[in-house]
Amino acid sequence: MTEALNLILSYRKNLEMKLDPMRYEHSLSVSFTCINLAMRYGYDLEKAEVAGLLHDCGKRYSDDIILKKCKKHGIAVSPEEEEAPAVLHANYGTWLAKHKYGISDPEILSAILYHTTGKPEMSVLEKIVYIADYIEPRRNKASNLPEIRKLAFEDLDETMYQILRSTLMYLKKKGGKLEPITEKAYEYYNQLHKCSL
Ligand code: DGI
Ligand code: FE
Ligand code: FE
Repeated sequence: MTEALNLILSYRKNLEMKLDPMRYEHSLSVSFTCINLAMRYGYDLEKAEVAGLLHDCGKRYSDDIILKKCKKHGIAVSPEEEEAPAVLHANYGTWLAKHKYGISDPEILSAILYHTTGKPEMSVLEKIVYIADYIEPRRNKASNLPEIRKLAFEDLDETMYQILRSTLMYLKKKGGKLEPITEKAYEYYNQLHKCSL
């Protein structure tokens, strides 16, 4: 067995112990979806697999405990993030990936960090993980998923725009507080969308 596969199997074993069964299943599903997108866009398959697998490794506790863990480990939490704790598992997960899973690749760490909010000018791997998180086969929340799934294999930036638009509408309806970076991400991909019309 190759060293890379050994590592992946050890990450899976760990995640299976730490995450609830549905979250583990989602992590596997995101990981495989990342591989598919990496094949389509010519990105490193192994890095995509690892980033997808670990993207929610921070989601092992409730939001208030994750906030406490962030403070304990000196992980930066902005006042906005404190008010929107659903996004904090990304910060905590990045810390875990680095310190507990031994990930040092900055592209993988950054893909985990921005997988919930997105950001302007995302790298290919950041977009792959963000999109895979939304379209993976076990997800069935959004009504426009069949179209988004098809689009994901055609145009990453337009897919980012469509997902960010849906997320913003969902959060506005729910009354959730928007992270400034989520808003900036939307503005950026909206601009690209308009230019492509
Ligand atoms: O961890 P997952 O459930 O797989 O998915 P995720 O990491 O994308 O987190 C999903 C939640 O995060 C979803 O309910 C939308 C929410 N979210 C994304 N951007 C923001 C946000 N929530 C708030 N309050 N503010 C944001 O800017
Ligand atoms: Fe997440
Ligand atoms: Fe996820």
